[in-house]
Amino acid sequence: MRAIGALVVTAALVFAGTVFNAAPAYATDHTVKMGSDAGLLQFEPATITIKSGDSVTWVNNKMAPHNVIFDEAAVPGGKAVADALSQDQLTFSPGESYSSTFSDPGEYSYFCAPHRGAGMVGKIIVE
Ligand SMILES: [Cu+2]
Repeated sequence: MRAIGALVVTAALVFAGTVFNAAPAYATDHTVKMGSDAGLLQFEPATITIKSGDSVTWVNNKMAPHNVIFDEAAVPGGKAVADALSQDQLTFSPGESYSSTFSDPGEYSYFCAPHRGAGMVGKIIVE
């Protein structure tokens, strides 16, 4: 009886290990704040590295309005991809958010239209 109990525990551990190892294959959502906690016109973090299939959620934080415009000259796939990823609607209230999902590996540069001149730019690196 004791031997069977040990077998069951072993099987449970092997199963748990399999589930744990498979976890990184699932898509992850990454959060980028629009407007830093310190009240600066920045995306925070300004640069993030993600995996193919992951999404990014931009959350309005401070110094609104903000939006997220991808530069067609600075994304893999050009204008069609930039248009699909861009979130041109301005966010005004804290907590307003939107998400985009990334598939092709490469570097994606974007900016906030109202604050581009102030240096509010960001980059998503998809591995
Ligand atoms: Cu902005």
